[in-house]
Amino acid sequence: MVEMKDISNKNETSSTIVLSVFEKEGPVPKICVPDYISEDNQMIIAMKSISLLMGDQIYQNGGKFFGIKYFGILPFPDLELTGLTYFFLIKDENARGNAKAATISLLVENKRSYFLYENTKQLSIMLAESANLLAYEVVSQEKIDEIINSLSQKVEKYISEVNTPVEFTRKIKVLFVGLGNSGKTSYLRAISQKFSELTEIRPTKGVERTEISLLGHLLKEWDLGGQEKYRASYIKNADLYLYDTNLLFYFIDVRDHKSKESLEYFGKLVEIMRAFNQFPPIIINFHKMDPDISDSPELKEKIEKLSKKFSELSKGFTIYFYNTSIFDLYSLNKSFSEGISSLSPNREIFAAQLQWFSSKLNAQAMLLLNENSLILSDYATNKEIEVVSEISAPHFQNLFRTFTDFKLITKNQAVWQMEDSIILFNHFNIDDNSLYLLTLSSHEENIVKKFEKNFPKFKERITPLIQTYL
Ligand SMILES: Nc1nc2c(ncn2[C@@H]2O[C@H](COP(=O)(O)OP(=O)(O)OP(=O)(O)O)[C@@H](O)[C@H]2O)c(=O)[nH]1
Ligand SMILES: [Mg+2]
Repeated sequence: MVEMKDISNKNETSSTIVLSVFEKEGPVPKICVPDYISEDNQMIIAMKSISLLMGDQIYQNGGKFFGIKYFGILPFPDLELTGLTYFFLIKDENARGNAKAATISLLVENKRSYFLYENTKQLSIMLAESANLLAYEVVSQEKIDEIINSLSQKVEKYISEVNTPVEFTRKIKVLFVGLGNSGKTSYLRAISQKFSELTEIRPTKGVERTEISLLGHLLKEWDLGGQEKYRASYIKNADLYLYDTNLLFYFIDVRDHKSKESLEYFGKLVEIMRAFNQFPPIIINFHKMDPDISDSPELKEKIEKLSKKFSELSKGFTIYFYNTSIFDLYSLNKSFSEGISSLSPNREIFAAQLQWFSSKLNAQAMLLLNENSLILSDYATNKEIEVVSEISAPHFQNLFRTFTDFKLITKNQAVWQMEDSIILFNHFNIDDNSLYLLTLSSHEENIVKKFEKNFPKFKERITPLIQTYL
């Protein structure tokens, strides 16, 4: 693996740190290190980063003090900067809600934003450590300067140690792996709704690469044909096939008898990733769990045992399990959505925005979908409601589209009333992205009015989050 270290573009100001605090007069930048950003621009950073957190309910509930910690990657297009921002609260008896909202933003030039995505975890830890020094009491400006300066040094040191190439767009590499015949190619065809191709699938010869565009980002999908003759070469030439993987989907056919072989293959893959010191999120699909057999006690038991083994093998990785079948589109969608959203640095802050909007409407659940029914973010008051809304959302989306196509819906909104439940369905655009928002509520008379009232603010808040979703 030869990585080009970018020396030409390196200058002394590779990153800037801004601490902002919500004071009585509003958001105020407290310090900027190094001090190269104009005061006006510092103010823009303070306003924009804090405004995301300033949703009354989101934090003005004293009891939730310790729960308020979010990370997000935010664009500042006018400044040509992108920031990794940590949102937290500073304890202050004299402030409303006994706390002041605050953010620490680590800013880099737009063309270096790739660096933030690739190192989110490590950088977040540094930001959180500094925030912790500020969070429990009001500290003097002198102390603040010291903390932020030392953070800036730490970050600069880190930047000089890792070689992250300068890239204009983040390349996202997603692997689909598993033994031959486990259903990888079928899953991919079904996800992209190429149903007509589903019945003509042959075993994949070597690697099949496709690119899909998602919210303006390019996803590179690598379907690694799983027959034995190919597997050896992936392992042998791991730096070609497995290096720099951002997300891994692993498939196991729950109905065949090759569990042992499959676990061995999986074990080798994670071992290699570990050696690369790369820990992409892993989605395990227990595949071919077709609806007519999904209740089988034997299969359930088998899956439980397998889950344990997969977990043991993948210590240090974040791993998710799904039962999937090409005859259950919901199951495919759910596992795929989970994978994609696990890539998003804005996952938590996004859900917090849905929670805020839900609270304004007294809603029980809210779900944001893209054109392909991918769940970009969701919020629900309980698990059951979450499942109901997730399963039904693509159906409502279909109905909505069908009625729109036949011009029976002319607005960007539809309302369904079902006994005590009401579904509000909205279509809107952010930049070039077509988005759908499903809201589930128990009977609520003014829901449409409340929606209209709060929607502009919601949209304003999620716009930067969509722009930096991946
Ligand atoms: N019953 C059932 N069959 C499935 C499902 N998904 C795929 N299959 C079938 O399983 C067989 C193998 O599917 P593929 O998609 O080619 O499997 P693959 O993992 O890509 O195989 P390789 O390319 O050899 O690695 C095909 O006959 C599919 O029709 C499923 O969810 N349920
Ligand atoms: Mg295949």
